Amino acid sequence: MADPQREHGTPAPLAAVAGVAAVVFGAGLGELTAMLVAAASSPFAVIGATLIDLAPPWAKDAAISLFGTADKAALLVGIGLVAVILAALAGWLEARFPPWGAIVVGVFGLVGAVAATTRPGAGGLAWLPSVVAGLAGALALRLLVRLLASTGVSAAARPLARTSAAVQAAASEPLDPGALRPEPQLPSRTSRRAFFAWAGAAAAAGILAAVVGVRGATSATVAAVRRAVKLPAPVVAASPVPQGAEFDIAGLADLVTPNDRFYRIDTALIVPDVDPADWRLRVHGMVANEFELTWDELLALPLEESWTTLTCVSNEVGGTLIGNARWLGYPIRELLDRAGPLADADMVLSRSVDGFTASTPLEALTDGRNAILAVGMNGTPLPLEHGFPVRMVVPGLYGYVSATKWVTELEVTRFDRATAYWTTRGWSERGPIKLESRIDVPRKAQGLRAGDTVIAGVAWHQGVGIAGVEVQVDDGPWQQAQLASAISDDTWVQWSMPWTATVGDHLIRCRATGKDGQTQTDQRRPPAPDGATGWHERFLTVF
Ligand SMILES: Nc1nc2c(c(=O)[nH]1)N[C@H]1C(S)=C(S)[C@@H](COP(=O)(O)O)O[C@H]1N2
Ligand SMILES: [Mo]
Repeated sequence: MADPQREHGTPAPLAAVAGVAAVVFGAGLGELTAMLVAAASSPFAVIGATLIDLAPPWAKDAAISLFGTADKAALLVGIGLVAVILAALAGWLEARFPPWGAIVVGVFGLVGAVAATTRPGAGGLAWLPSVVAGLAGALALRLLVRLLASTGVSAAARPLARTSAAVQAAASEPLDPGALRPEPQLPSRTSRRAFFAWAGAAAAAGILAAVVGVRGATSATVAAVRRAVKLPAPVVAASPVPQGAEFDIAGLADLVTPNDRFYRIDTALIVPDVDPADWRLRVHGMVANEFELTWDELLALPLEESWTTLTCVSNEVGGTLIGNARWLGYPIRELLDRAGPLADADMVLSRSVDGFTASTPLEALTDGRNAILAVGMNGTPLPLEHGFPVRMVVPGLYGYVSATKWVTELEVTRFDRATAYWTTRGWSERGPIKLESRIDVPRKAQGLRAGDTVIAGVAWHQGVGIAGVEVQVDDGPWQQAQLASAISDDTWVQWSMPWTATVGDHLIRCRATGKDGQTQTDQRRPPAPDGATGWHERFLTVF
């Protein structure tokens, strides 16, 4: 080959290994530093959070429909894969055009540092983990590539061009790999081993640092604080679950969704750490009296318990981004009453510690429904991922316009003056929950046998209530399903209908009617911009 760079350069695969090892080392040190600074300042968390915020409107939908509530894990895996590819390229670059590979790694660290300082709620040292990651990665890359270049693992040496003497030696002494070495390039085997040892050590150190960093940073302290929280008894208790509210049908959604199975949707790659001792709610904006509320003050207020079925606007027809819980909290209307909204205000922009915002119509917070600042979920303090210590819960509105978790601010304002997180990404500024119903059983892959069975599911139209559900089999007549007793108009309700399944293929559909007389539309619409519509259908094969 004519190009001397190539002739004597480091083989690309080895350079790529150096790049990956160096970047793993740097990233690991970055995670370790983040443990000491703040979990959200980790380079990975910063990149992920920035990507989430930059993602175009359709991306959330696509991510959720592809990965469901594992969308965050998928994002992190994606970032990891891209990082490995870029690291390999940086290794190649460093071997061919030093020190450009190291410079690229350093620049990525710098970009991460800038992104970290601009995250909402970023502390004064938020830049540090990315800078450490960039510097450590760049330095490790320089050293590893230099090791490769200086010890003779070069393209020229690589083929181990065996002298005939070496081949003969190999034939007579096949178990001594040393004999394979071409004599004048004695270091090549050993140095390759040395290189792999150093690269392996760097990668292992990086992984170890990352494991320690990530484990150390997971809200162990706040989790302990949460476990110690004693919530006061409600002054107003939730209505008891009425008799006949829950059918005993395997596969049908639980009437009350257990906390650990409650769907989770948010933009927070790292669950925010909010110590109740530091928590404040600022009520401000277009009000007569701005004020702040502490955790102790909130718990001292007369708390009320209520049932609300939370629903995500991204829930597809038949989807599972919905759950029902008993919430404990303080009516937001009382807080607003204390603040005194100005006459022309029409919206409350709630803000979370992580910068998420939701625009809730002022009316929905003051019209008497159970719109609360919640501290409890099904009898326990809010789980960390569901907003500990304080979140909003508003019946009748999709979560993205009402259910702000880790909430720290209520700004009274107007729809024509402020926009919220998802509104600026193409979603509707108002989000009343749409009338919907879902088939839970028979499940699709159940291997259904012919005979007597049951079709059952849930239906909801929070704030309005469900009057009835009908089921249609194979384009036959719509038949009334049996409706369970509803806990309230703000919760979903179970329904069921006996069915004698016959051998063959079947199509079943359901549709609900609200207490306002409205029947669920068959018009299929996607979740964006304000919630999916259409009938849930299920194809079944009966044997
Ligand atoms: N801080 C914060 N709060 C948030 C969100 C978020 O991204 N960040 N997502 C909202 C959305 S879109 C929904 S559907 C609900 C989901 O609440 P859950 O995760 O407790 O089920 O939280 C809402 N509150
Ligand atoms: Mo949502």
